Amino acid sequence: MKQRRDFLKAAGAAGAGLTLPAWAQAAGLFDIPTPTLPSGDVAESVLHALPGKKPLIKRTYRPTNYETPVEYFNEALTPNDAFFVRWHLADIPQAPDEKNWKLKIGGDAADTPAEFSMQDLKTQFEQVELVALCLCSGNRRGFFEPHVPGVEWSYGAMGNARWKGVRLKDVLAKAGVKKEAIEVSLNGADKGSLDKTPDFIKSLPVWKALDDNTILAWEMNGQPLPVHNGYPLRLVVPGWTATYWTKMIDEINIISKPWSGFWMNPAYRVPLGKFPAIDRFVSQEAPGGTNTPITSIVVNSMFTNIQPGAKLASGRTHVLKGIAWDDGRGIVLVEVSEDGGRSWRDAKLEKDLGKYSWRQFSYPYTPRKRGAASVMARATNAAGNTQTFSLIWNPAGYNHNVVQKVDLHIA
Ligand SMILES: Nc1nc2c(c(=O)[nH]1)N[C@H]1C(S)=C(S)[C@@H](COP(=O)(O)O)O[C@H]1N2
Ligand SMILES: [Mo]
Repeated sequence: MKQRRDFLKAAGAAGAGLTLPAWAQAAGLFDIPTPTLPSGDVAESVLHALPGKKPLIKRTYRPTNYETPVEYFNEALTPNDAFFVRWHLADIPQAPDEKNWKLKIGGDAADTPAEFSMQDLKTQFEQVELVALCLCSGNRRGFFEPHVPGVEWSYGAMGNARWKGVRLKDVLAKAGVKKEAIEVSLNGADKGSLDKTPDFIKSLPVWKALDDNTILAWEMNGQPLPVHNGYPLRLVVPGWTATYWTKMIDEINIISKPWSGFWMNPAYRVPLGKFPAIDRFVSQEAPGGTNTPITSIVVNSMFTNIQPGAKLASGRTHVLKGIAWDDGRGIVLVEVSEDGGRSWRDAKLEKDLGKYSWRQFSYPYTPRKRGAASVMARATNAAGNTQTFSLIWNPAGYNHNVVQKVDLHIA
């Protein structure tokens, strides 16, 4: 896929000689550029089935990082047994017990600490359901040039599902959110196998935690969550990348100071100003700092029923299918180009499943000339944000939303 000289060039640009400590490598960390991983890893696809899952594309086994093959994205909702799996830590409870599960709410900005069983959550609060896209910040990282280290995701570190649970704000209200609350920190039952690995603790700004759409979910597409996707309980933070969607969540703290743990800083950061459309997470920004947490999802799209190199018959109409998504402002337009980006025609937007769902699109494509051809898709949202043509490079390999160009062969 890539030439060796490209790799050497990329390695040079990344600063030769730096390597990560073993625990950080095990956790799939990527903030220190290392030249030891060759690019083009995405060309390799090893299919392997985890318990309860269909064969998925294995990236790493410990921790478990598996992506969904693109053909599943032709369905509006991604089946649970084909849904991608991403863990940072190696020690994941294999048989979490719903009957004894406890969610603890505390923190210095909570009025009174509280504890809820799954039964409490299912009986004491109003239940809500919504469709939302779960998208890994590093989806498509494997396409970064210069190459960046980390899990070398291709297109499949995402999935769209219908989630059911209760509003986080209703549950927090029982503990009481004090005026001085600034963030809400989130912790799951997973642990690092080496005690040096920092626990995976994230935090949200209070406004996002109290958003009506942020939910504690126990159901996914009408079924209990699969263990690998966070059974018995996970947070769903619609519109924000999945790093905040804490799985197997068992501890939440309402806090009056920014959470300064490793997974908030230095991990999961983007250079300040490079993605002007994303939400600001102000309490996590240092005065004079040059980076900011990754937050909301950038506008993006892809084709789902054609693979690069596909052979299509000339003079026939092929209905191209795809999906487009953003952070909930809403996709209003998807355009397709058949001539390398010179001219664009509107695709048809399919059924709207809610503002945090991806949106399917279709486009009748009738190639007339034999030989090499290509199609491109570009989405635009209600705020006028669109995709980029040249990669917005950043050291951790986040927010890849370069317009996809699929090369085809017309016979
Ligand atoms: N407890 C816990 N929750 C977690 C993570 C984790 O490592 N531990 N990873 C997060 C990240 S970065 C992603 S992309 C999503 C992946 O969700 P999935 O495995 O259900 O697809 O889970 C998030 N929630
Ligand atoms: Mo992620």
